[in-house]
Amino acid sequence: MATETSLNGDMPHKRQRMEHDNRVTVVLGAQWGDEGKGKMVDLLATESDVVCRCQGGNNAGHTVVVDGKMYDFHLLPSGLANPHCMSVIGNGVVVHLPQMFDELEKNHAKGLEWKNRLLLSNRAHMVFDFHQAVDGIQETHRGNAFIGTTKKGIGPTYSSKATRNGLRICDLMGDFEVFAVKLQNLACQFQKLHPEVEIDVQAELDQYKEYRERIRDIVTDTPLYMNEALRNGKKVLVEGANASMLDIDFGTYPSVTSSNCSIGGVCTGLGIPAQKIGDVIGVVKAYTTRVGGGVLPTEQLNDIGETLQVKGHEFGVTTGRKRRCGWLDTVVVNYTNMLNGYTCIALTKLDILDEFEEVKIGAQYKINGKVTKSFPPTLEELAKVDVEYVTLPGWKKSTADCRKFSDLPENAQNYVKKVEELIGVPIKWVGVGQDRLSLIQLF
Ligand code: 2SA
Ligand code: GDP
Ligand code: MG
Repeated sequence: MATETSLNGDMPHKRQRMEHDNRVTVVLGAQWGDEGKGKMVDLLATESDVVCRCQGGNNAGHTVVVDGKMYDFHLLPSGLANPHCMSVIGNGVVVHLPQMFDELEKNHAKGLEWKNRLLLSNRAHMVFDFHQAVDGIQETHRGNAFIGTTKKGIGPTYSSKATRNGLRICDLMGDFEVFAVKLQNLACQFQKLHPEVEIDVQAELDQYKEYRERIRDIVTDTPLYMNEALRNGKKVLVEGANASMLDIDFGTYPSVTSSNCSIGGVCTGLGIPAQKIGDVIGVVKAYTTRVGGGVLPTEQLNDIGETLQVKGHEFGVTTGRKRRCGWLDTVVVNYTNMLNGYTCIALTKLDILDEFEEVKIGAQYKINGKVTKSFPPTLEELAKVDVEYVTLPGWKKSTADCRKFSDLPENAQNYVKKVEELIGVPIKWVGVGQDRLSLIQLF
């Protein structure tokens, strides 16, 4: 009897475990963005069947360099650079259809074939021109407290979603008359709040009637697609956009974007259960950058910051803005690791530190002489922290051609080891250049 019970109990359990064995790999930015996620996604996409975006919109800017050709992706998953992958724009993403087609066409002109390789969630919310116009107006009204948004309409569109006035792709694909009324209502509300915005609803409707036909073949029930793909053993890769310190809940609010850029956004933005998440790769730049406003504790407003900015070509991929630069801050990385649970780290752009006499790593924060365990929740508190640094000797040698850990100069090895020690997560890759191949894999 005992054997029978245990056998009966065992079978479904085993079956369930087998189903869960195929898990998604997630790539997340561990700082304020532009860590080099695009390059990592491109590399991992070579072993993936499906690459997905789960949050954000075309505010993201992911650069991928393959065979000397540079692609920049904004809304589209970077996996599109890999001809064997399906790309999915999940329900958590906000989509400006005209700009999505511009991006597709721009990449197509570079030789990228996307037909039959892109899916768009029927539940994704749409960004309209007036969302983008209002994004700009809101920034002007913020005065000195500006966020420095990309003006892609991200905040206003997620606001429409949260106030439940938003329009989704499924609305566009349904009865067009119903869609027209909904768009008219939404436009009316925006017009009342922002009389200075010009909205030509009829022109929008004419345009969207065409877009509805253009997207017909790519619109799908993405949660269903994702879960079937996983059940069928497909290898799924999720490309985080923006980064954890820009997360609306956990980032440096209000200098954040309007979506969950940390691990939670993967489940809500794709409709996959939490237990389907496997490896979580934290992408960490060997120094820190951010674009837009907000406190940056390790920022170097001096020659060091200037060298990092110039040598690292730190310009926004979407807006061309100069990125602010400073030393690596492991308090930030430890905080985002606590939230995301990285299973390994990709440490990028080590080569940009090649010429420094000495390199510093932010190791802890003190407020009024006391070490802070809790990451400061307000910009005001964050502005008060004193960063304690670990200083290491530089290596003053190019790392660009290193392909094995042992190829790195000893001081560069020591730097990587110190970072690993401070973060407490194994470093699996070290980036030493823009190209897909400019990478050292440690295990
Ligand atoms: P938004 O437009 O509402 O999401 O802006 C809110 C804040 O989020 C920041 N943000 C970014 N930070 C880094 N990189 C981003 N993508 C582009 C890139 C940025 C660019 O890859 O370079 O080209 O300037 C990105 N997107 C949003 C933004 O600076 C605000 O602080
Ligand atoms: P993402 O938003 O995280 O995808 O990063 P971006 O593409 O906005 O910015 C990262 C920049 O650094 C891009 O221009 C990449 O091509 C480049 N990059 C990525 N990894 C490395 C690296 O290891 N070394 C160097 N020199 N550049 C890198
Ligand atoms: Mg970027």
